[in-house]
Amino acid sequence: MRVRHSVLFASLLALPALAACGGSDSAQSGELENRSDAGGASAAATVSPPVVEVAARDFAFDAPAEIASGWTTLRFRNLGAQEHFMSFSRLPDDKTLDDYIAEVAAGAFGTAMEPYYEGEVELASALETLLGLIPEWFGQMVFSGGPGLLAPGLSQDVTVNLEPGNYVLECYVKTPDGMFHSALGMIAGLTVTSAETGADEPEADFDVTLANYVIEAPDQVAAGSQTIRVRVIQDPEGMLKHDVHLVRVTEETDLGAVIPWMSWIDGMEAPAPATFVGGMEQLEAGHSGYLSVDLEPGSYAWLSEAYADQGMVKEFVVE
Ligand SMILES: [Cu+2]
Repeated sequence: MRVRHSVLFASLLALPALAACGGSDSAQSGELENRSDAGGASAAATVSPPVVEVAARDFAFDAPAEIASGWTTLRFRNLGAQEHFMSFSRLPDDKTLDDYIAEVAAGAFGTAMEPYYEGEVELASALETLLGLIPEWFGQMVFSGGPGLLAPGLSQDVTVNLEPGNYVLECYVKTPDGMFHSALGMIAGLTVTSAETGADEPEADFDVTLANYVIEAPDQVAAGSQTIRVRVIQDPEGMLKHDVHLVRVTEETDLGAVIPWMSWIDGMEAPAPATFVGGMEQLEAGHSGYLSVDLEPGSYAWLSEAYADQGMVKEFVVE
């Protein structure tokens, strides 16, 4: 009765066929919505987003059942011994967490990928099966950000603008023996109500901009507390949207080993080959989220989960 490997959604960049169903002209939309922040400093006092405490353990989330809509700061702590993240994706109005598990996670991904992990089929065959099983409504899910990859014992603040609806929270890092965290309990529902936080969009110290397929970000950043706007200006050609994760680069860090680790298919087994200090989960083009972290001097790198191997890696120095 194992549910091993059965629950996830992830970077289908390995599926060239998916590019076809994404529509060819998704490249543009983002710049149009580079919105009001330039001229938005009105005389009114700004309202800070409320802080919602959330946490990850091995292997469950601590999170409220419902929160208000609008700008909200998710204070995410990793209380476990393995890396975790907490993606927020909004379900279509007529779908539930149970539908997601039955049709997407266990249904499509579990059914398609289990034979691959058991060594019974080739990857290409498993991915073709997966494509055929993913329900059409998966394409209507709205990827809404959330706390990215984080090492054990650390915390990060991620501020996102959530619309009302029913959300799936998920982490699909794997245990050292290849079990998806989501299959072990790290999948949960959360309702965002129509009550509004009334908070203003935060102000950032600098931007990290995600496009196809490049991360634009400063080469040098001042040490200390930084609020970073993660801004997505294009949707990629694959099914997975853009996200970004921050690693500390030390003498022991081999980015050449971190990049393949980012793949949900054959990588992502804890422990990671680098220290992840935060990140922003997948966001749709035209949207932004904010990451607040305290940066010690040293070398760092931003990495995309799905597209790091297509060049979405950006190294920088904190001084
Ligand atoms: Cu996890």
